[in-house]
Amino acid sequence: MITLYHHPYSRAANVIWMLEELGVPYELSFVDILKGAQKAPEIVAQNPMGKVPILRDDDVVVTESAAIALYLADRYALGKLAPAPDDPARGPYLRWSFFAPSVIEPGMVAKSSGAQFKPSQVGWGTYESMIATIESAITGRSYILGDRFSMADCVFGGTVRYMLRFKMLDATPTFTSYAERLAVRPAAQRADAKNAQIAKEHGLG
Ligand SMILES: N[C@@H](CCC(=O)N[C@@H](CS)C(=O)NCC(=O)O)C(=O)O
Repeated sequence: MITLYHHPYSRAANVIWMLEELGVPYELSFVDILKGAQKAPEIVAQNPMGKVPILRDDDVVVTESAAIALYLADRYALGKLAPAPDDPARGPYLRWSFFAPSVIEPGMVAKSSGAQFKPSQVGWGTYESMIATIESAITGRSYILGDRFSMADCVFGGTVRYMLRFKMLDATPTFTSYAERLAVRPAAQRADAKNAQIAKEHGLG
């Protein structure tokens, strides 16, 4: 059985979308990160970072949203939502799945914190080159791999959706049309509804 340690106001919200795309059964374990429950011993035992999401698949524990995405797609949708290792699409699939947490996320934090750094010494380079790269990755494509939706869209596209929602990205036609294509997917809508329902049940926002 798959268990997702979850809070609707966390990256775990996006993992629900991944699970809905797969259509596998799963259960949710609510971790009240607003009250510090992510630092409880049973959570820290699984993720010493004391953070969610954490995914348990029987005895397998996976943390890090992008790793969870790649694990789930390889395990439950190889050749469908994850290109097989000998598929030429596998390279771009991994490239853009890693780009989100290793380039976009730290780059956005660096930008908003006003930190000083040498672009040649940080993985995200300059903010401008990062934004131009995100845009070039989706320009002229329906999804990050072209016409074919993949789990990389949950990672990369999930980050784009988040950034647009919190106005961290200019709402250009390229970004908004990509985010809208993702948002209308039935799995994304089920996930959004589930996250909203859980937030309501816990008296959040
Ligand atoms: N790199 C991790 C980041 C996980 C993370 O930062 N989780 C946040 C919520 S989105 C959290 O648990 N924050 C509570 C805390 O750090 O105490 C991932 O991609 O999953």
